[in-house]
Amino acid sequence: MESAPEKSRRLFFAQWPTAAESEALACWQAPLLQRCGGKVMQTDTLHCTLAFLGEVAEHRLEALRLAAQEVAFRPFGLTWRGAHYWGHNHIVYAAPDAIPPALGALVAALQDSLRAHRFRFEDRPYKPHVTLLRHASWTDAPLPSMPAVHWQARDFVLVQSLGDAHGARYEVLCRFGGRA
Ligand code: 2AM
Repeated sequence: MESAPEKSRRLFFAQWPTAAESEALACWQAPLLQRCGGKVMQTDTLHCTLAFLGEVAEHRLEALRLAAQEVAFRPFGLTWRGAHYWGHNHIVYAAPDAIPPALGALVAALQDSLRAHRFRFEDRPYKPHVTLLRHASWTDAPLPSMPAVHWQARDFVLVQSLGDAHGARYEVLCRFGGRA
């Protein structure tokens, strides 16, 4: 008899803002939508991915939690300074001027721990960003300047992506590094 295929979940680690922090960044969306068109990401879905795993088998979830618990975390600030466009995937996104050293250290430590626990993840050069519009269209011209938005990273989270025909839906499964 054939055994049932193992269930898996689409997972990633992220920096997840408070409601006030995401609302501040969502204020950028209307002027950008006017210029670039596309589809606005819902305010409560705005986030900055740290590491993208893709499909992970259910039986590996506990090991994934342990891998994240081993990562040293120090709170840090993250300032979104400008809006940009990626033509290859038609995304308008917010980005910092440079990667804050503490964010770079967190991503490197997370990647090390994921490797040590034999998890595969997307390890192309890390570019912190928050997707604001999808299916947008723009040129190489700079987008209008936006008021800087500051996030305070107090922890990081493991998120399940539950996207459906109506768009992205995310569920935060656990938090790491924050003080209780
Ligand atoms: P995006 O917003 O730039 O598309 C959930 O899909 C999150 O994981 C989003 O932040 C998304 O980034 C990111 N993501 C999706 N596929 C990815 C990939 N192959 N590599 C890195 N990040 C990815």
